[in-house]
Amino acid sequence: MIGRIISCIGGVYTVECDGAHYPCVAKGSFRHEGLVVVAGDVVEFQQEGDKKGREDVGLVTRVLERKNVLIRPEVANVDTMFVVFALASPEPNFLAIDKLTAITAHADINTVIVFNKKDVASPEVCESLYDTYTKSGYRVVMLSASSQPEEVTRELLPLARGGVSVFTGPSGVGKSTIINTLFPELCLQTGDVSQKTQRGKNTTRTTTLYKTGEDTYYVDTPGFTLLDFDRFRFMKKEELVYAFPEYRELVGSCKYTKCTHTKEEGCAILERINKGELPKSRHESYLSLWEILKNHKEWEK
Ligand SMILES: Nc1nc2c(ncn2[C@@H]2O[C@H](COP(=O)(O)OP(=O)(O)OP(=O)(O)O)[C@@H](O)[C@H]2O)c(=O)[nH]1
Ligand SMILES: [Mg+2]
Ligand SMILES: [Zn+2]
Repeated sequence: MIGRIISCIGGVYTVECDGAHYPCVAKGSFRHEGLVVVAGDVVEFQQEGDKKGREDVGLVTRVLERKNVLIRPEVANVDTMFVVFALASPEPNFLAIDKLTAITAHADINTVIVFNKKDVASPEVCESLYDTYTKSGYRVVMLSASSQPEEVTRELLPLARGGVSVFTGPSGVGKSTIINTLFPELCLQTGDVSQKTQRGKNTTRTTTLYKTGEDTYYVDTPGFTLLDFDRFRFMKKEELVYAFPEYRELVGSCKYTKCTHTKEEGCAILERINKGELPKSRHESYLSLWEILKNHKEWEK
């Protein structure tokens, strides 16, 4: 049988096939091959379990070719990634936004940046973020999921129709609230933001795909912390410039063919930034990520 992994808890995968759910374990040999089955994977499975294993669980025997796969959040075959940040409570973090969007751009995943909690943000913050990310070539949506649900539906439903739509972002920004608004039948649990730390409390614990129509899934993921991204080295440093969509077309126009776009004279990217045509904060993130990737020669080998 062929189905899709919709969640994984403690090594037991739930496989969805024709609307029914089958608990399964992964074939033992996957571990030797270094193959990790993740939510979103389309798999071949059999209902009878491994002879050695429990009898009431099935067995995943093969993972079909993936369109893409991400490590954070751990999910495969993503069609649209909604990168969700709050405009306030918790405050948005530019580097975190730029890391996450670099990862999705590198994986060539259609990405929408969602800024939520418009109701508690200042108009200046809204305007500056909108400006920064539209100038960078992203589709940006500003919402207030709790106070203007009809806007969520109007803006996001057309973008999330068909395929696998993943909502990712820090804890407490409103990912589950947004999914509940799009599909109220799900009744996902949502949580408060701590008064003390101004952070969410990791209400969503596991990545789960929810089927909301024929071949349409909404994926709720646990919020990450900045620490999760500390060991960011998902690409080679030479690839970083292509993970910033607004830099791609400028790469060939720099004076030096080996331009690193960090400080060279005649760098086409730096020129556009100095003229105020491209956002400075994005380049600050580029520099931070460059520093991290530069020090990972071992990984590149
Ligand atoms: N003021 C305001 N609060 C919101 C808005 N959207 C969601 N919230 C609140 O923010 C809190 C966190 O929302 P969740 O949907 O649980 O956040 P999450 O991103 O799923 O968090 P994790 O599951 O921990 O990753 C809840 O108390 C929501 O009611 C909004 O637009 N404005
Ligand atoms: Mg949640
Ligand atoms: Zn350059």
